[in-house]
Formats: sequence, structure tokens, C-alpha cells
Amino acid sequence: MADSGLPHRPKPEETPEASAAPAAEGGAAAPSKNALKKAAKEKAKAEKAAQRAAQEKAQQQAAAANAEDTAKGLYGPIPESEDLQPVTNIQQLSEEHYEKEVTVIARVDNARVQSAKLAFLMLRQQGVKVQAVVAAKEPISRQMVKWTGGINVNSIVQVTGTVKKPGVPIASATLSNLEIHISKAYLISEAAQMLPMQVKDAERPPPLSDVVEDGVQLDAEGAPIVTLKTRLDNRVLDLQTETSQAITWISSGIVQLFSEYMLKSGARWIFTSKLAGAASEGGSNVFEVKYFKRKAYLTQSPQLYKQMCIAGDMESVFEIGPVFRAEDSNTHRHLTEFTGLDFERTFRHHYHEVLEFAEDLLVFILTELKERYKDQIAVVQKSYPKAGDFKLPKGGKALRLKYMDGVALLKEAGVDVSEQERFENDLTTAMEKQLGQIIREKYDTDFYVLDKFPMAVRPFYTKADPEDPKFSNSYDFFMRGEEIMSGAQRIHDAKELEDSMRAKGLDPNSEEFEDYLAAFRQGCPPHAGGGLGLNRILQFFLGLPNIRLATLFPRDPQRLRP
Ligand code: AMO
Repeated sequence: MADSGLPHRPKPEETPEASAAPAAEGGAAAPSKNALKKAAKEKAKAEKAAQRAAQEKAQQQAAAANAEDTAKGLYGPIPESEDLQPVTNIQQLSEEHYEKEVTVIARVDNARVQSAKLAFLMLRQQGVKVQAVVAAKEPISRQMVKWTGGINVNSIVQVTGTVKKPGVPIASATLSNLEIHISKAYLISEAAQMLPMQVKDAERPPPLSDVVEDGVQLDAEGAPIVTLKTRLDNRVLDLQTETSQAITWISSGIVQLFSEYMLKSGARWIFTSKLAGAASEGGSNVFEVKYFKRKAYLTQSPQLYKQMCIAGDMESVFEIGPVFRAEDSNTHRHLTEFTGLDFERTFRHHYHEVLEFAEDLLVFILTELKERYKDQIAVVQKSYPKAGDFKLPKGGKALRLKYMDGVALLKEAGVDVSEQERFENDLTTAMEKQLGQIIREKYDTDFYVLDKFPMAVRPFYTKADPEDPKFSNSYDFFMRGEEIMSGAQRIHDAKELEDSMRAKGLDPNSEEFEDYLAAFRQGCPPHAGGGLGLNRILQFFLGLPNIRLATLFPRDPQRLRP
């Protein structure tokens, strides 16, 4: 074809209709173009009519099915007009509820369709599990059974039903002696079908060794092992486990007991700033932040402020707040941010007045924890049984030894403590742990106090022992052989404080200490105090292998999320 520059227009014999049309039989003439068009139109019309009929039939069938669904309104997305029925906490369900109707709001721990007529839900609320069963028996329909058994795991549902005694105790439920026979089931919030981690897998303790890297590994029973990293990456799901629920309750309990004791003693709850113009305790382990056109620092403890409050005539103060440490320590007990429980009090004659107060405070917290959180402790022990029960000192009084007595106990056990005897170094973590063992065997307690640390290993604000200035009026508290508190009598005389700063290589005339030193130049009563790490108390009370398990959203040199 000559290139006319125009689009190619097909010749009549090239058109699809023409080429597709079968040759008329017996050589009869081919149907006309009009007849072909008419036939095509009629075919399309017939197709449309068939489609419409099919649609109508489907609608009729659906309507019929709906009309037949005797459970209509008893299941599905929660209706907006749903009566606000009183809701029972799963934890409170007991045999007293047999044959009574209850409504619960819970997560679906597991959903299973047994048959067209029977499905099971394991419901979980704050880690406590109860089984619910839905059986097709009017008005409960097969549709309702199918829908209920197909709810995505971890969705939140509202279920109403009668509490009954199961035929056999349900071993996989926390409440094994009861079962809810569902009469209504509504979906409140649907969970995604695919979760990054199954809560039931996270119920199993993480492998103790860090050798197991991320990814699916199976334990001896063929269940996936969830590593600590996977748990922490998916912390919201991990927090839903029975164990995490118990741990976080006990954490809440420690803070409650600490504040209860402090307030009862007449102490004032203070809230000091966490942004400061200078590193509070000196040293390099401080986080620097941009503060408009200047630099600021995140406080490494409320140390200087709690003392300034004492100088501000507050007499007895305490604080619960974040503490920041820019330490590149990747250990089982170090965080870069932890919750500090700090206190500071004046005394009249001797710093032991404050030391005794602090010992009684800890004995109170630990004793009450054992009493008030028995159930939660038992839950944690199922996953972390190794450490065993925490042993309290006998007679309600803390065991107090001198630091050098501790060193002597280690020496007796064959440990090389020459550096400690020369005051060159504090006890190492390994030594602390070993001393913890020795003391447990000898005194049958997991909580004890070391008093009179060498001045060389304590910070500048620590008061030296007037009788032997090589030592200091300072103390550490230990649980299962690991430090949970540091404290001391503080220097309250401005001149003595300046000398102590110089002795530690700090410049008392530098701007960063101006406000702190001014507090003592203006007069300040004798005082002592201490700082406790909440996460460590929780970790060692429960014998958890890692502090991250005792921290909601841990921060360490590697982790800044979630
Ligand atoms: P210290 O530095 O010993 O003392 O801290 C007090 C307590 O805080 C906890 N702790 C930590 N917890 C988790 N991760 C860390 N990196 C970490 N560092 C410390 C420990 C420790 O016993 N100003 C003084 C206290 C005082 O004298 O009042 C201080 O901060 O449980």
C-alpha cells in the first residue's frame, strides 16, 4: 500500500465480522450486514437479562438466608445501639458465676471451628485466659458459629454468655474450671490476619543464650522460640503475654510501695528538671542535646537537685523519674535510660539514721511485694524459675556489712581482691555476684547492704568517714548479688565540698557548679540519701536474666525503638 500518510482504513473483506462469518451452506448468500448487527444486539440483550436474573436470584437467596439466620443481631460488628451491659473482668470470674450470664471484653487468644455446629474461642484479658464455646442451637445459627470461629486471633471482642462448668478442666485456660457458653459475640476491633509474632509463642521464655539469632528456631517441642530481640521489636504484642502482664503489675507495685512509704514518712514528692546546662554528676556519660543556640544535657540523676531541695528547707524529699546515662554498656543490667527512685533526708546525729530508714524502706517494699503480688510472682516463676524465691532477711531487718568485710569474705573464698584492698577499684560485677552467693549461703538472704566504701571509688559529694578518711559514709544495697542502690551522707559544708571537688579533679570555680555550691554557701543541714534503679529492683526481685524484660520500652546503645 502506498504510504498516503493517512491511517489504514480496512477493506470490507478485512472486517472481523466478514472474515469470521461462516460461508453459507449450499452456496446460499451470506447474511446481510444488518442481520448480523441485529443478532449481535440480541445476544448482548440476552446476556444482560441473564445477568440481571442471576443478580436478583442471589439477592433473593441472601435475603432468604438472612431471614433464616436465627442469630441475626446476635453477632457481627458491635452494633452502635448495643445496650451498655455491665462488663465482668475475666480475672473476677469464679465458680460463683456458674449458670449466670456475663459479658466480657477480651482479646481472642485463639479461635477454632470444630464443626459446622461448634466453635471455640480462647479469650484473654490482661493475660488471664478463659474458654468460650459457641454451639448452633436456636437461636444460635451455623452462620454465627462459622463467623465466631473465624475471628482473627488477637481481635478484641465483646462476648455475652452463660458461665458453665466444663466437662473436663480446660488445661490451656487460666480459669480451667469454667467456660462461657456464648449467646452474643461482637467484634470491637479486628486484628490483622498476619501478626509479626504470636502472643502464645512469646508466652515461652526467650532462650537464655544470645547465640540464638533472630528468625524462627524451634524448641524441643517444635514450637517457635521467640528471641529477646523479636519480643522487644514487637513489644506491644509481647506486653500482652501473661508474663509481661505480671511483670508490669509488679513494677507498678514497686513504685506504689516506694511512694507509699515515703509519703507516710512525711517526705515530699518532688519533680526536678531533666534538662540541665551542665552535666549533673560530671563525667563523660552524659547525653548532650541541642537547646536553641546552646547545648543542654540530660540529667544523669536528680542528685544535685534533691540536695538543693534540702538546702531549700524541704527536709525530706523523693522523686521518681527518668535517669539518662550515655554509657556504651551492653550488659544484662545496663540501660541508657532507666527509672530512678531517689530520696534525700536530713538527719540529726549520724547518717545511719538515714541508712536505717532506707533499709527499712527496702524491707517494706520487698515484703509487701511478696504479699500483695503473690499471684503475679507465681506467673513469672513459670517462665523464669531458675532464680527461685527471693529470700528476705530474717526478723524484718536488713543485713548490713562493712565493704571491707565483704572484701574479706571474697578473699576467704579464694578471690583475688588485691585491687580492692588497695582501694584502686570497686567490686567488679563478677565479685558482687559471688559475694551475693556467699552471703546467701552464710546469712540466708538475697538482700543486704554494704556500708563504708573507700572514698576513692565514690563521687565528689560523698562525705568522708571522719574516723578514717580513706573510707566514706556511703553505702550500696544489693539484691541477689547485684547493686540496686547507691547512697551516702553528702558533704554539706561548702568549703569541704570545694576541697573534695578539687581532690576529684573538678573545678569548684567553674560555672557549671555555681548554683550547686551556692546552695551550701547559703547554709544547708546535714543530709544523706540514695538512688535506686526501678528496673534493677524488678529484675533482681524476680530473677529475670535481662533488665530489658523489666523495662517497658528499653533504651540501650543499640535500641531506640519502639
Ligand atoms: P548510681 O549511679 O549508682 O548512683 O545509680 C543509682 C542506681 O541506679 C541504677 N542504675 C542503673 N540502672 C540501669 N542502667 C544503668 N545504666 C544504671 N546505672 C545505675 C542502679 C544504681 O544502684 N546519685 C547517685 C545516687 C545517690 O547517691 O543518691 C547515683 O546516681 O540501681
